[in-house]
Amino acid sequence: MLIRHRRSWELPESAATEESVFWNRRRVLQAAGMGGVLLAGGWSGGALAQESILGSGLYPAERNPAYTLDRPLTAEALATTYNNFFEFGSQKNIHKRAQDLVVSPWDIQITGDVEIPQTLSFDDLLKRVDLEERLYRHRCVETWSMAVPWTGFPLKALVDMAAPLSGAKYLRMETFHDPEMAVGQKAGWYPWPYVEGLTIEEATNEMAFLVTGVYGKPLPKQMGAPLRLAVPWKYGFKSIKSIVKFEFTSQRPRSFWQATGPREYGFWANVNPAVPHRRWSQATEKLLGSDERIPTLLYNGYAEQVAHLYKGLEKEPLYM
Ligand SMILES: Nc1nc2c(c(=O)[nH]1)N[C@H]1C(S)=C(S)[C@@H](COP(=O)(O)O)O[C@H]1N2
Ligand SMILES: [Mo]
Repeated sequence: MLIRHRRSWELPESAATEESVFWNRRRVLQAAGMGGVLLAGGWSGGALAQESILGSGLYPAERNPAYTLDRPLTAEALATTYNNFFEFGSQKNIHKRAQDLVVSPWDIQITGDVEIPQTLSFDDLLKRVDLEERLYRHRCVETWSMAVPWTGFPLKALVDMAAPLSGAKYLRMETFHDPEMAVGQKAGWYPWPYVEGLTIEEATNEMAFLVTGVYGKPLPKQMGAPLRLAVPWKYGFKSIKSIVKFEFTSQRPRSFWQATGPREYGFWANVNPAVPHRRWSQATEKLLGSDERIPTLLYNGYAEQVAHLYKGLEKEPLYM
């Protein structure tokens, strides 16, 4: 148990969302329908085309009280300016450059070993799911960490929409690939596009969350708009940003970081303080905005929800 005084950079959990102001979902859908009419009448272009009209009315979403934290939320100003998004460069301060990301229109392809292959727009996807807010820890393999209020929906809802066939053992996810838009993708030594993968059991676990917003607002571009993953029991690189493709497959996907550094990064990448990275210890972490290091937790504190997924797999490199 961690007992300490609140610092100026820390927010109380209650600051994340004013629960009283979230919209009635039916009213939002009505408003979205009107938005469509306005667009058809020639109101496209400019700021409207960049903003998802449907998305704008959905935040903040109601918080799911099942997901609580043992630490303060990271200040929004920090979480939105200290980012890993190699498509826009390998430094942490890519938030301005990431504004080049064009998020509308945004098509999402669901393909592979499924009964219902489909391509749908991000707005259409939003109409088919119920958004909720969850407070999650996030632990980067580089040993910094944060705690943020994500808005999104369980990845399982998307898996159910696809109806995978029995041969589908894995879900492979892919980020956009457009070096003209994302300057980092001009760095030819990386295996673009960014790819990540989960087993179907992991993808349908309750913790696996598809994120469309954070801090009670639509997701900012630098955090992976319009759609990114949050799998908080794994190192942060598994939480792929700006997803354009979900492919169900019998083959274990080879991820971006596995392809980049196979000696250091594997498929599972579950957080474990007892298993060091090849170049540094994973025993402790630095909360964004704080100077002190705190102990890292097995499965980042989510063992109760996910440890059963790895029974019988002890011989696999589960923690890299
Ligand atoms: N497409 C893509 N997804 C990505 C990354 C990336 O570089 N490109 N970085 C990963 C890493 S290492 C981390 S720690 C998180 C960072 O998310 P944040 O910037 O929202 O904190 O995104 C992950 N998802
Ligand atoms: Mo990371």
